[in-house]
Amino acid sequence: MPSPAEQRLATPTRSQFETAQPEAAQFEDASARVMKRAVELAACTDLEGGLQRLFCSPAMQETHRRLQGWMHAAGMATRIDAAGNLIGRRAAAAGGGRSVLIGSHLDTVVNAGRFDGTLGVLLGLGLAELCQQAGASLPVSLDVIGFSEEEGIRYQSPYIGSRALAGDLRPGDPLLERLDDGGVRLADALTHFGCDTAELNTAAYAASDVAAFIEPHIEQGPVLEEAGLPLGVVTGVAGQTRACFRFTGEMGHAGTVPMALRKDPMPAAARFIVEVEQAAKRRPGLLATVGRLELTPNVANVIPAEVAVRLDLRHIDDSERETGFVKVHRAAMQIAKQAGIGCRLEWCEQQAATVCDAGCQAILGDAIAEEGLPTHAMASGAGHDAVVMANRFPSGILFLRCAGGVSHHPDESVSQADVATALRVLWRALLKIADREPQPAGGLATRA
Ligand code: HGY
Ligand code: MN
Ligand code: MN
Repeated sequence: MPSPAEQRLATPTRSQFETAQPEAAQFEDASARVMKRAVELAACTDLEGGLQRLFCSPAMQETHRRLQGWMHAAGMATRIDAAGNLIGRRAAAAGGGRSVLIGSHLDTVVNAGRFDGTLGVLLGLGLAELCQQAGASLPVSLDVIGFSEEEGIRYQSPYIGSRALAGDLRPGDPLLERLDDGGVRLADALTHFGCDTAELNTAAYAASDVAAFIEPHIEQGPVLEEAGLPLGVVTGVAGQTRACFRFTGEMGHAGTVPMALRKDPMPAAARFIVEVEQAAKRRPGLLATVGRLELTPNVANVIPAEVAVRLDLRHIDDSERETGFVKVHRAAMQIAKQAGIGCRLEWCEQQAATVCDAGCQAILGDAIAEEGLPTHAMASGAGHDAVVMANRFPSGILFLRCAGGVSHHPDESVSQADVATALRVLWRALLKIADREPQPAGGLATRA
């Protein structure tokens, strides 16, 4: 069996086998189902009046229930793996065969839009239903994946589900000990969700079992809309550094401690946050965000004992991002020293910039071209599960235009027409990937 490196999808050859094709109307119907289900799944939320679906939450349980119902109706077998990922499988015609994985994440940010992540799972499901309707006979299995945690909201750590599928989350991993805001261990959240963390090894796909991973996802930016294009092919994903700086001082009464005697961590944290913004503005391509502060005790008339600053740093060039982090890390320590307070870097998670598999890019590009559309290659500033999956499997990302580039917001939206186009492109891409597979003994109907 070829090594993972040799498995990289070469530029695809012509199709080797005939298979029934869905009717044009079936793609339209499938796109209507995607839009309707996106509305339905947006009702699976942990948040009154908005969409928030966290790792291993009741809303995630309800989302799994509904998706499994649709998957079973499409003739798919389903399972929840030890990391809380939902997997629906349409088996290869002749059994065995490698798998084509298509999907994205089912968790969301707080007060989220209904398409970030979820759309990729619904497109994979739509493709499986089109296969069923057409009676397609493929030499590959189609595995539709709903990852359990990509955003990293509940445990401040992204890509938990995809790390398990890629074999990077094993029993005993220190991450399993991390606590959420309610003091619940990550391992206990999985256990309560019905998962057995001792089985995490079984969540991993072997590289030799996967032909490719394709992640359909909204662009979350304005480029495709400004170009007047429905779809784009992602060339690479910016690297990310996520870190937590804890500034510590002396708690005190807001009304009695003279200013000159204070050891208040808040002004220091504020100077650090301004410095983070300035450092990013000085370094082209560096994006720096402080989106979360945690104050102890977080009471208006008490000088804080501690201010935790959570930093998100990104750049398409890893050395630029790492240099930027070294500078802001140094600045944090200097600012704290000048203020006479403490500061420690509590933790830092790095995700290198990722180049999408050339073969997957070519297959998606050719599929778009066969739809009579220009092929637009573009980088992604947003992170995706594909960055983790690419460590082990040939991985590609298909971007869909989203209105105004709005995302991580209730106004996030896509058009049904673009969804239908994406389904047609994904169908073509699936056949192209299947074409690359050795035909099963006895073979399938082949082209003349
Ligand atoms: O943060 C991101 O880039 C993605 O939305 N998880
Ligand atoms: Mn997101
Ligand atoms: Mn996403």
